[in-house]
Amino acid sequence: MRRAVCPGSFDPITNGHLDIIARASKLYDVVHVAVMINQSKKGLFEIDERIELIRQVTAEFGNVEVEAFHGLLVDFCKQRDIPAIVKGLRAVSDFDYELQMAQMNNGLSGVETLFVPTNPTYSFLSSSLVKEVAAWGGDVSHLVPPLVHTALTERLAQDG
Ligand code: COD
Repeated sequence: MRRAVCPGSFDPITNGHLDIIARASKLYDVVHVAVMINQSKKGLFEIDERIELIRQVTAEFGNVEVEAFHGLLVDFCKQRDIPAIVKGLRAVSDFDYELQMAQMNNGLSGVETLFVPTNPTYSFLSSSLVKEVAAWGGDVSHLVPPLVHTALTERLAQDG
């Protein structure tokens, strides 16, 4: 069974994330989406909410498993016998840090990182920008799945 992991914060999942997960799901038998628990940074969505949104929007792929993790990504991989991390690369600005992480993770445990070039439609897209634009009333409906757009609109209305 060929396994890979797509890690991230996913606060919330965007069409950029979804594109990378969809492409990984064609290359591997099972794709684990690992949602990082960051105790020092409160997100807009709780971890369980992020997981539920990801589960629903990836259900159609049929081979995606979603769970939370904290600690080192290489430990998540070791515990599940996952040899590969799949990451999207948006721009040169992503590359330096992604390369450092890939080399560190490989040095720690031998896990490989595979970079998938972002779909040009989403090359500027991040969860932070989506939240900022939506908070100021901008239209982000083309940047996130419809289910996520509804959840985002409701959450921002609640938070005032
Ligand atoms: N197009 C393509 N890919 C995209 C896009 C887009 N528009 N947006 C995001 N992505 C991909 C990228 O591969 C990105 O890395 C990933 O989705 C996740 O993005 P975010 O913003 O949700 O998540 P980050 O950047 O906050 O996640 C960072 C990690 C959780 C991957 C990282 O911090 C980590 O591995 N932490 C675990 C602790 C650890 O092991 N530390 C040591 C590292 S060497």
